Amino acid sequence: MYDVFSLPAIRFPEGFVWGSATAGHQIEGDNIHSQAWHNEQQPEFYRDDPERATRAPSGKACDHFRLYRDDVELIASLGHRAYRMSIEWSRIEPVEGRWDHRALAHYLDLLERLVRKGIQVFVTLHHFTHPLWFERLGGFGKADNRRFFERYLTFLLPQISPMVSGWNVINEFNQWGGLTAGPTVAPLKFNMLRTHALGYHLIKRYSSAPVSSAHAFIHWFPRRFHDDLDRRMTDFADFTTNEFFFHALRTGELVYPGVDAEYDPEVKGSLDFWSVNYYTRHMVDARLAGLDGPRFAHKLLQMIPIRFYLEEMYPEGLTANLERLRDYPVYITENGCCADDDRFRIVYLALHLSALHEALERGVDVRGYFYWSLMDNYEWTTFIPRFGLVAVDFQTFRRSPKTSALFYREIIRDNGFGGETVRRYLDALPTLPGPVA
Ligand code: IFM
Repeated sequence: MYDVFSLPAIRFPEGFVWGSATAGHQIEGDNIHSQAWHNEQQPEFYRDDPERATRAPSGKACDHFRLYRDDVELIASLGHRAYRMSIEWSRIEPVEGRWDHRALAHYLDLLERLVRKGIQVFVTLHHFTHPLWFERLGGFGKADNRRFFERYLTFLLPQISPMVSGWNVINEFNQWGGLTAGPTVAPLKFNMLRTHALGYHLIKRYSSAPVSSAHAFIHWFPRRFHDDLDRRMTDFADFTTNEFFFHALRTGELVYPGVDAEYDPEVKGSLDFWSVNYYTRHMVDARLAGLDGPRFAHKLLQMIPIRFYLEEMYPEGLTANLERLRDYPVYITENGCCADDDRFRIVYLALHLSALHEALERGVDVRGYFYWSLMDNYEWTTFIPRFGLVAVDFQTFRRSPKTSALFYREIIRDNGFGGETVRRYLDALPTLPGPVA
């Protein structure tokens, strides 16, 4: 077990940006014009869970769309200096080509309130959800559909830009199409990169704030460390989900297995910072069709009682991977854990911030950190995983900051922490339960 009480005291650089992150569909509620909302109403949504024991529609989520004024106060009271949020395209353009000015006014008010509190706002323009009409036209699967996103951004950007301190065009754009190779996946991957580049250049017309797209940075690891095939396929997985994107953004070369490479000057250099979402490491098993193998059983922490969220905490992966991103500043735009027992979150935070600090010491220009998530929220198919610094009662929508929120507030105030801080917030170490049967 990690001895978190003996962590050396660390300080972050002056001006380090401390904040938390959320996404519209996961907290707002009633996002009825989105493709996600539509999917949640279909019987197939419950295919793997006919009893509806874990799966649920987003419904009112955290009712943030109504309670946003209080949530701004909450963010400020927790000492956060920055906040990453997303704007729902499907609210602003619920019907193709028709703008909802009330929805726009809502977001402008939210942004203004945050800025008035001195909170730097990082805006994500596409966080997994988009209008149902766009999905029905083929979504990002069709390259030509980029024009709809362009039209939307051309409407939105001039209005919100003065309030934005940092941009993500797309959240986790490297996840689309998964790990696999070949001509069916490559066009989607290319299109996500080109959509990102389109957003990058459009934003530059209206804003001097830095722009990127968030990268889900998975640390791939061979399931059997000495197995040559597992090691080779680990490199392959890393290439298709990580290096392909880094190389393309650096050079404009879109080099993907199974298709001829393309060169796109619009993609080259279309970033001002690396935007890293880091959670855990994943095992690569060359003998499985999907490559995604089981994790080390002895390292699984049963944080919540459903299997798919068994997490393997691997903070050293953060240090190791950030070393690959030395050519631009880095912001950690998401990092966090889902845990019912808040003491796990304190341990997780302490170790990941220590790993981040180590990357700084190794010369990586890390400028900020956004904890995922500000509050417990809708985790795409379920309300069970609790990622929040703040607990939400999903009946009354009452917010209650957890001990980890107070721990994080002290870290922000002091711009650092040490083992002694952890000891004060973690009165007793949790007992680690065994793996799920
Ligand atoms: O909740 C998600 C978020 O929408 C994207 N990154 C990972 C988070 C936790 O699974």
